[in-house]
Amino acid sequence: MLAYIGLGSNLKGPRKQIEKALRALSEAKETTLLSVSSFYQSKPLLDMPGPNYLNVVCKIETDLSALDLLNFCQEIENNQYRVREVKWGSRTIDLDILLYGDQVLATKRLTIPHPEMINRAFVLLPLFEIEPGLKLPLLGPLKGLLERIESSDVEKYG
Ligand code: A4P
Ligand code: MG
Repeated sequence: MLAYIGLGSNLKGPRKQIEKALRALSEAKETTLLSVSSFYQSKPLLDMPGPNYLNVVCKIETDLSALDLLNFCQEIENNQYRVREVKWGSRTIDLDILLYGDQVLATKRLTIPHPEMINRAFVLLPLFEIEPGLKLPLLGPLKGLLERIESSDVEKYG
């Protein structure tokens, strides 16, 4: 199955944190890392206090079910000492499953497509970089989604 994962970090060396999580994704035998976007920098959402974020989006091929992929992503987060304090607070690493094939899912633990992705330029811009022709289940062409939102405050980094 093809899946897209959004990674974000604003603590403890965000670039290194993201690279470490990508390495974990590529080293797992059930997943193959197919492509990775550039790094994008932006301020925390909702003017939350804290350092700027770096975000990337990657495309993987995986044998894991959507739920096992979530478990694996959370294992990576835990390995990088992520502490869940406040909702939307600063974090060393966050992995969100954006898309899992064409599946639409709304369970207690997992909602796909990721419900916030359509509002977030730091997700849509890197996704567009690696997959400009993408059509999302329920939501339609990525290009149309990107045209709806303000993206001037997200910039390519490095
Ligand atoms: N969950 C449901 N659907 C999914 C999915 N598709 N992928 C559940 C991953 N997880 C999913 O997530 C809470 C629960 O969501 C999980 O247990 C899982 O069962 P979390 O990461 O543990 O908790 P959270 O941090 O409180 O919420 P969340 O939703 O991950 O935070 P966000 O929405 O990702 O926001 N600003 C910038 N510029 N860049 C950022 O990357 N990130 C956040 C975090 C805030 N501000 C940001 C950024
Ligand atoms: Mg998350």
